[in-house]
Amino acid sequence: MAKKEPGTVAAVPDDGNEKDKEKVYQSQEIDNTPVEGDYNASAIDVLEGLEAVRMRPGMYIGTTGPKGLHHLVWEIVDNAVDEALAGHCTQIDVQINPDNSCTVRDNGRGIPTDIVEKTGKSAVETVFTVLHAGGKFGGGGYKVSGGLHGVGASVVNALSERLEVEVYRNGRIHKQVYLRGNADGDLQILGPTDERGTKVTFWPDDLIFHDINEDNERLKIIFEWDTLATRLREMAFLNKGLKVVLTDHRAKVDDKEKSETYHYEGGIASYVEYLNDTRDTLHKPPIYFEQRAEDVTCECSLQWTTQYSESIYSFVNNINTHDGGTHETGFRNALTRIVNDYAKKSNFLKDSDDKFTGEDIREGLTAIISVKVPDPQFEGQTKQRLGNREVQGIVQSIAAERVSDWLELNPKPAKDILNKILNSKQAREAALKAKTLVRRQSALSGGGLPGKLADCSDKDPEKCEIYLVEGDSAGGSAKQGRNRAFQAILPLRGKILNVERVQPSRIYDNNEVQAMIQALGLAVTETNEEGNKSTGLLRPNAQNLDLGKLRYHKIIIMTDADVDGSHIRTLLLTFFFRYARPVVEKGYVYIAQPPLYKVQKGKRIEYCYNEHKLEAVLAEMGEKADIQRFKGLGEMMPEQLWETTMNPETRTLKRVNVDDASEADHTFDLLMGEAVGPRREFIEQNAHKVANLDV
Ligand code: TTJ
Repeated sequence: MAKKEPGTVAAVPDDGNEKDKEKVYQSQEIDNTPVEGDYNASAIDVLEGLEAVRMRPGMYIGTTGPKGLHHLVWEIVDNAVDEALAGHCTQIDVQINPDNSCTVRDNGRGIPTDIVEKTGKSAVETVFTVLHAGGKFGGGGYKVSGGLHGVGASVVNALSERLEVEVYRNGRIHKQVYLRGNADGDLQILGPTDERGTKVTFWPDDLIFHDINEDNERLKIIFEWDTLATRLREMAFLNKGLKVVLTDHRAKVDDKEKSETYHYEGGIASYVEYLNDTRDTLHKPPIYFEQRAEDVTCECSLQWTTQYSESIYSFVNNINTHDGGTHETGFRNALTRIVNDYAKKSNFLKDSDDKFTGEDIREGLTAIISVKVPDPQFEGQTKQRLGNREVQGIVQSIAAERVSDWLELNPKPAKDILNKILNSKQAREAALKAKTLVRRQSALSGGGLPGKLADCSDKDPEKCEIYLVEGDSAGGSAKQGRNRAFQAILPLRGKILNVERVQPSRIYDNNEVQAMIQALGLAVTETNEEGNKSTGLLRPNAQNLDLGKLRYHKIIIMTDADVDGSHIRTLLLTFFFRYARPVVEKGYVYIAQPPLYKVQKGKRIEYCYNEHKLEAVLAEMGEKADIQRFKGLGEMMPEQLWETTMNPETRTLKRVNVDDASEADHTFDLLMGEAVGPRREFIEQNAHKVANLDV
């Protein structure tokens, strides 16, 4: 049986919905290299143009899977947002059409229609047919140079079977059509109009964006409402006053077109309120400020909650800087300094007291930092960290001044915040003591590994896997069935702790969590003000996890295919998402896929992983086949478990990923946190997705 590994699933609490899971799409290369002999001058010209994009789409949009498909929308929308940033556009409409095309329309000035000297074509045609031409006509000072962003409208055109652009400008409607990147006729004038703006409709090319299913059929990749809605909502938060309307013409809700409008006069303060709508806050409204210095615009909003996790998200020119950077560092430094200063000045902390650490201060904090930088430098492997040195000082001094002012002007909530911070400091100090004790004890009892871990003999984390298995009996089968060279087994008993509802220091009290922390080697490295490093406690959403101490690079959750199993999986994912986020982000967390059925006829045995496959196999084998339904992992023989679920040659694993950290953060809150109302609402809104759940 040919199987694919790894697949990916979105890191939201699992609701059993198969649609949330998607495979990893490699950047696909289409081999239509001209053979030797036809290599003439015109072929070279073509190669430097849009043909190069069609040959190596991955280089321009990353993948040809769902991510790449949606990237096309962002490329087009970015142009309209630039027009909004320049102050000429107030509304952007995005429509998904029944034929899987997408329309984006703005009410900006319209792309110029006159001839560009250098290309000899209209500006419109230049934007859509010349690679990297976007920036010259974008008009905005905030062009982005990092990652895959800003590759331009011509890339979308190259990867579309058809693209139509209409420009409403100078009282006239202009229109041009392109087929796979080539103009199909000139820019035409259709007639008069009193509107202004640009409208683009594109039909993504199936030759490029498709998937092959188990039965070797080619499937179109389609636009997903949730993906578009999340990003467009974020765009609206990040650009206050901008109205973004998303409409899905494929779906009807109560006989009406499915449509949402995102429009926030509060900008990122509304974003913070949205993220905190599931949390109890210490003050209302969120702190908000916007200030410009030396061409850099710095906009921040922050609000403390009773929560334990820290939720800070940062953006540069509307792009999520997932790995932070100078703007985030400036913000954190300012916050640590100003809160400590204020605590001292108001005699909350005495001179003899230890200061608050940054982690103490950020516990329960939700914050958005959004900067606009003219020439951003993105660094790091995934180009998601801002590198511009000058930005750190700018953000630091703006944030210090404005947060300090707020504390002075709002002494009541300031006091509540300080109490919360003091609480987190005391919990940290108590937990550190307890942990040192535990460590001493475990040093005495020999080794730092939990007793029930069946470790593997290899010690190279890159080669090693650990199965987190539900229950002792399945754990027993897994131990017998495994390849002990590189596969370790940790059986977990019963339900593990819902870490979302306990104080961080208390997670160490739970045996199963403690066992996981030790077995996996989860540790954070803290650096104090003198620059000394020490091992600290895991904190929710902390980014300072020491991946060098991680003992396995494949952490595989293996639970039964029933309601309890999916609950345990959700609890484990909650733990990883909250306390070991970098491990999830690195793609080290997987979900095992045990089969649901064994079908046998004579000597032929087939394992089926879903109902669809079962039907297909039964159709092939005919009536007399013997069907066994596995109710749990414990029912499988060790060899069966190896063959179907653990053998790297034949198994399927789904890799867990975090596409949108803030949205996942919010979803975990909803599903695992205390607030009942919003959870019910979420379940009601999403219930249709699990209607076909097989239990
Ligand atoms: C450029 O400078 C002169 C006035 O118009 C500026 C411009 O190009 N504006 C503009 C481009 N507004 N909207 C766009 C645009 C919108 C979409 C949906 C797609 C594209 C490729 C551009």
